[in-house]
Amino acid sequence: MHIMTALPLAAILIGTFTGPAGAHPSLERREANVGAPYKAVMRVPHGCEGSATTRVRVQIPEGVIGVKPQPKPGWTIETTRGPYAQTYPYYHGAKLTEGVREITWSGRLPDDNYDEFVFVGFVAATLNAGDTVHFPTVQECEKGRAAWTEVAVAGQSAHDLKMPAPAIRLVQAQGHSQQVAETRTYKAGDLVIEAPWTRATPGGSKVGAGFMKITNTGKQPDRLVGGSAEVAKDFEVHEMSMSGDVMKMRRLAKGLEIKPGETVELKPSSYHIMLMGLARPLKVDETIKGTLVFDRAGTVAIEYSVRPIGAQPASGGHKH
Ligand SMILES: [Cu+2]
Repeated sequence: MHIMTALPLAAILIGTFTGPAGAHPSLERREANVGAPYKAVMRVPHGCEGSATTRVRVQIPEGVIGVKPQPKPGWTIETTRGPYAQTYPYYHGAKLTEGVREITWSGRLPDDNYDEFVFVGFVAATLNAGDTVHFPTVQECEKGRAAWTEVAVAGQSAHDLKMPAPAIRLVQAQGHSQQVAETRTYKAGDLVIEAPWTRATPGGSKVGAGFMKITNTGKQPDRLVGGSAEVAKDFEVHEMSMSGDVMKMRRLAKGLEIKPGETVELKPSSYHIMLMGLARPLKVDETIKGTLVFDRAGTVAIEYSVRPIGAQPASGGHKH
């Protein structure tokens, strides 16, 4: 027993958690919400076979955006930036096309010490809950290096790997992904288009409806005259109005005018876009690409977020 107490504290702790052979760099929080911020704490429990760590390099997976390392006394931090594979919606309608892809910390961590390397990022709303994303990590030491870059293939678990890449599992956020989707904003000429959304459709239904806010910040009137959506054969601009006691829907043959300085909200029981000839049902939480065509502003590419059947406009949503 006295041999045990003579061991360095770090070694005892590691042994308690995972057994000496299994101790490897890992992320403190193993789950992250989709469409929400994530604070990553990379734990480095030991060096390379007894040799002190002098550098820790972490690769940022696709879809983890807006990454920033936390300054770390005694360590120099370098980041490598690069383009993302796609454009991601971010806070307040911003779009990110590039960002930090790799972080390198340089310093010295003796083998018998433990340390943590912290960065923050945002899990893009376009990633899928249930997926696992990996942060391949390379430890460079005074002698040798250790590349924690293995990724489990189908039928394997991370426990089958000798040098597993630190990973997190994505889970559905409670309301967060909705918030980001709702703040998608598009600008075209004098027009600002906010938060396009549509509703999930029951199986068999061939018709969907599109909603959004359109503001004309210019001095000339404009007109929504057409558009498209990736799953719909036809696109029409409609109005719902009361005719006696009956709610009636009609097509606006000349489109929908947006007067200078005015905001027009397309919403249930009012103006809306009719998506007809749907190739398949629309599913909650997916994103539908489309275009809007305006007389003056021209063609604008947008994305609809799909909300549940019967959803109503977000109340108390994003206000300026
Ligand atoms: Cu309609």
